[in-house]
Amino acid sequence: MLKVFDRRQLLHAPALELQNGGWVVHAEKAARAEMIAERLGGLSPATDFGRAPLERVHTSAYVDFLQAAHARWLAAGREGDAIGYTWPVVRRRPLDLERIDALLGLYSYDAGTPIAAGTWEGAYWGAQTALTALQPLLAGETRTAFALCRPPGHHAGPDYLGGYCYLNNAAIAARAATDAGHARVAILDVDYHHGNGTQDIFYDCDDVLFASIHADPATDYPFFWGHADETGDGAGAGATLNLPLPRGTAAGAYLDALTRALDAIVAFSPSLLVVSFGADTFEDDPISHFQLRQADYPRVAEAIAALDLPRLIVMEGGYAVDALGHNVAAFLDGFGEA
Ligand code: Q9C
Ligand code: ZN
Repeated sequence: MLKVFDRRQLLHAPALELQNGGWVVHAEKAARAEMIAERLGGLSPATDFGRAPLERVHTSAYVDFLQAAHARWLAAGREGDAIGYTWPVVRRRPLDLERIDALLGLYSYDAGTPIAAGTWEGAYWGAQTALTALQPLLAGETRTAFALCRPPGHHAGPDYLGGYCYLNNAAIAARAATDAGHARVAILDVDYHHGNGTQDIFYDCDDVLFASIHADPATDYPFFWGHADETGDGAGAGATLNLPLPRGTAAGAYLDALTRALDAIVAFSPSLLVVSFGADTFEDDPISHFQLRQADYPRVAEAIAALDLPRLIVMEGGYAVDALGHNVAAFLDGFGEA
């Protein structure tokens, strides 16, 4: 199994996030990736595929913004991490605004996702990590590849950041796979949170299926996406499947939902699977409320592996830092490859 990790991702290090009315130490710490890397070993660095594959899922205006945002923040006389305070919501239209605070509002949807000095470089190499891990699957050289991406990606949409995510690593890889000739690609999202960015990117597409198992957005972030009645639009009607589950869900009900998601993937008959893997479904995760145990992760992986598709595993969330490396290793072990 090729495992890709690029240390330039660690340059992204936001200090604080706004949560439940106060500033707290940011949960998406660089140490997360270091703990996984240390536990796994044998990792390869990323190759640079440039900006073009990023712009197949994100608008070039958004990518330009992300690349320049922190420098613009400093140029405005600010210090520390850039974060917005005004969001346009119902009047999100192409005004030609220059002020950094306006742009931060335009291109983001929450206050948990600051742009720090190293954010562009970290996020850029996160996307390249996913693209690098995809290559041996495209070449038919392996069945399983792991992209140790950080920051995560599944909350980042066509032209917005949020949920600790800036570039949608899994979506970038899925689109690169269809561009390379895969007629249909499925994305299975098993992070605790709904992958709203991935859903938005492919909502009207018929060549990428998005299936997600996540905490019910009636009670959990991101609230405004991930409800069961969101099923796709236009050509993509029926190519989005949301399986929200209540807080407290443990392995039994989780694996039942996984069976439903896998049945939908089989019916779609893709030639490649991208798994957005979050270990924040773990019982001791500090910001999440499912009850999966470490021993459940190989069972989830075995069910996915039984589809017998080439699969790219892309790292998303998981915030129980001390257990994270072990949970990821347990998941990867379930694919039965060295
Ligand atoms: N009080 C990922 O797992 N904040 N993002 C939740 C809870 C946002 C998580 C606040 C969580 C985003 C990739
Ligand atoms: Zn998550």
